[in-house]
Amino acid sequence: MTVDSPPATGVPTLDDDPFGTEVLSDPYDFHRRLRDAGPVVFLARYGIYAMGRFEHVKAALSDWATFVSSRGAGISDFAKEKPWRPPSLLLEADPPDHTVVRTAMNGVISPRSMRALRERFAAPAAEIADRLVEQGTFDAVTDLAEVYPLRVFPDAVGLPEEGRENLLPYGGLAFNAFGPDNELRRTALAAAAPVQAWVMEQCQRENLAPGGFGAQIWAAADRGEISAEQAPMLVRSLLTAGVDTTVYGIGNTVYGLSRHPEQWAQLHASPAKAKFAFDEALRWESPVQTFFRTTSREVEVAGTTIPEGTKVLLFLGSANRDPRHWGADAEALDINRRAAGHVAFGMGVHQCVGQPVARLETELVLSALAERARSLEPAGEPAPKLNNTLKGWASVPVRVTPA
Ligand code: HEM
Ligand code: OVM
Repeated sequence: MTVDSPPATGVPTLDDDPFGTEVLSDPYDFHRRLRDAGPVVFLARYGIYAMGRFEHVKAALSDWATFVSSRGAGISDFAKEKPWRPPSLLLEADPPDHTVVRTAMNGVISPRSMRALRERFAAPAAEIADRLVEQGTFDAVTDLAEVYPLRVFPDAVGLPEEGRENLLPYGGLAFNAFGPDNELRRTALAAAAPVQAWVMEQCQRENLAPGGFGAQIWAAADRGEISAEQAPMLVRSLLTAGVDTTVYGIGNTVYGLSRHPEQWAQLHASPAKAKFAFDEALRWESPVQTFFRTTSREVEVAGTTIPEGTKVLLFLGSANRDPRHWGADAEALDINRRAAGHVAFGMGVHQCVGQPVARLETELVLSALAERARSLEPAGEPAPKLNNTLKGWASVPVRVTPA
């Protein structure tokens, strides 16, 4: 990362480090100042532009031709710096290249494959919820959010048992790598080699069990929808984006509900509200806080001119709490709110392809817990987990009472 953009004249400027410990562990005060500073803000420390209001974040995400992904979804500009790994064919590509692989991936994570997974995902959710409610006190992250996705997702992809402990570190690494060259990124990259080697090995056809998402990606290659060189890269996308995201998503959801016991009571009365609770929790504390784009041309946004070739940091987590869009109570968690329309899964051509998987996992495990637990409350101080892109918790002690 180099700070080579000229100081932007007439553009509101902030000196904060959005990748510093303070903002990463509690970003909401910074978000407020970012949104209030203006629709487009210059972050002097990194020489980049940023958007934190819902309207402009959503518009930028929807305009893939102006705000491109092929120069990287992190702070590093692939036109100037070598990426830490070969770019993702999905996340770090633009149409028309993106369209081809995205269409193939849409066929893999399809309504049909999701229907087939529901039963296999339901039994472990019930089993884990049974055990935790019997236990009474547990850690919503280490005993639940990290346990359930790892119980069901690797099997859904078709991975072997051995080496699964690499999955969380690999995701953590990839999401830290979107950030600047700070301690988090350097520490993650220093330990990357063996984890990366394991991940790439699992992307080969012979290591993927029949019927899983991995084998379905290879089947798409056999049908000529994608090439045999593209197939392992798409498996890599699932292994990169498919685990930590749901761990943070489930952890943040249980965290939020544990701080709002009256809403847990509603969920207990109607476990079918789990899907609404998940959307609202994603809005309220978005697991993926930020993504970058790069301008492909000079562009004017709300009266501010952004030069060509500029990195623009889009604050999904801030857009999701913007009172200009959500109203004066934007910062309150309310499972009865119409939260659909949030940008926690992105928007436009890159909108999360794994959404049905994340939703199935969370709805099953949350409704299983809500059926069995009459109350959910904090049982100790939560500990934040710092990552350059992800917002969530290392530990969330909670107590439940059986129904
Ligand atoms: C894309 C968030 C779960 C795979 C995205 C994007 C966001 C996101 C914000 C858009 C990126 C952009 O616009 O640049 C989340 C959250 C999740 C989640 C919050 C859980 C709560 C998953 C899962 C998978 C997955 C479970 C895999 C099964 C992907 C892939 C992309 C993506 C491959 C790139 C899509 C493309 O560029 O066309 N996700 N995700 N995600 N997600 Fe997710
Ligand atoms: C990818 C990917 C997609 C979404 C998020 C992400 C690490 C990676 O295709 O590799 O974050």
